[in-house]
Amino acid sequence: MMKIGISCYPTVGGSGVIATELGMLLAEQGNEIHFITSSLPFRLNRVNPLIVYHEVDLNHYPVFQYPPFDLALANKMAEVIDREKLDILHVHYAMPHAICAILARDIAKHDVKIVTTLHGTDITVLGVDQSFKKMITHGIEQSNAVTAVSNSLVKQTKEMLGITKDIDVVYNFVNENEYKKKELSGIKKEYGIKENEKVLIHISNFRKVKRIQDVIQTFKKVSHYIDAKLLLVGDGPEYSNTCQLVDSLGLNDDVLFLGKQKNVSDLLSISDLKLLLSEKESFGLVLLEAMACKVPCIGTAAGGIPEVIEHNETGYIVDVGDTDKAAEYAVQLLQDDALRKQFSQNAYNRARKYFHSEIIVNQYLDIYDRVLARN
Ligand code: GMT
Repeated sequence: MMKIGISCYPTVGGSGVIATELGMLLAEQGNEIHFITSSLPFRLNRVNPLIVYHEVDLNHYPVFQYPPFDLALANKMAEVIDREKLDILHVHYAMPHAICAILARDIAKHDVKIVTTLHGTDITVLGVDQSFKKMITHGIEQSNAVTAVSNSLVKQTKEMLGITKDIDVVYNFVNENEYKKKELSGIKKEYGIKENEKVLIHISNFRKVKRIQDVIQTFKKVSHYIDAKLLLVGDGPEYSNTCQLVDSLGLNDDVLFLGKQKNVSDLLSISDLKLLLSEKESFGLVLLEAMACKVPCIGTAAGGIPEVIEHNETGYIVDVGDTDKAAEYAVQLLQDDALRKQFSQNAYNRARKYFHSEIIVNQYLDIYDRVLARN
């Protein structure tokens, strides 16, 4: 049994999902889990006496021009390390969480080991603001172990920061009890989708990097040949631009904006194909969620996506921006029932073989054991 603290961004997003699901699975195995976050992690939906949530509270003193959230987090981490005698503090993102953890380790009296998981956002920050380079490098170098969610992210991190420290690749996983194909044909009808119509789906936080305009353009081309609907799940900065594009292409009747949704596996269960055409993506957790629900995927040759989709087996990989090719593959798959059935089974098999939660949780446990043995 270990005592593990976990810090992540608790709001919607793949890193928060992974951190929370990991904590819940570790607790099911008898480990004591302490979430230290700014609000209740949105995926924390199971009661377990071994899970405790510590909220980081921040007083707004007038002397501070900017409320020092990161310091408040480090302070809370140090308190929890000492009070609960944590063995491991597992933080998601080098910046700010690893930096806060390092400060907390310095402040705390009890010895704790820091494990940092990189999800790609540190690299995105660096791409925009090189002045954070020293800070992110420090977070990585001073962690007792560092993991990244794809080989591509390890390579990119090492290239951009010039670090030589070992980074373990630990892929993402899904909760298989939730992400499975369900027989829910009734939902199609509820959304006004005809039985013969194919369903394409895109799920994201509508950030620019997701290139939703390419999803729409691909769908437009597909809809010349196939009766289909496109489900857009999520919300974010590109929402209005996406609405405008859909409108200008005359696709209002065929593109359904569903906003943020909780039961994504239900929507995946009625989907025939998933599109993720991002220009940056360290893993693409939504792809794995789709694969677990037997949905083949078309993704771009960006970041870790080609490590998740096996081209020509579980879906297709296209160059970023190549909507002609994406549409060609989509039409090929949607017109051929036997091929789609094969791809959907392959996708499911691949999700279980390489990304099963049991495999991934054991990899994290091995890393915890390794850093604790270095005492
Ligand atoms: O994609 C986002 O904008 C959210 C971000 C996050 O912090 O959750 O996602 C990152 O981490 C996920 C979990 O490891 C990965 O599946 C996403 O690919 C990664 N996003 C990017 O690299 C853009």
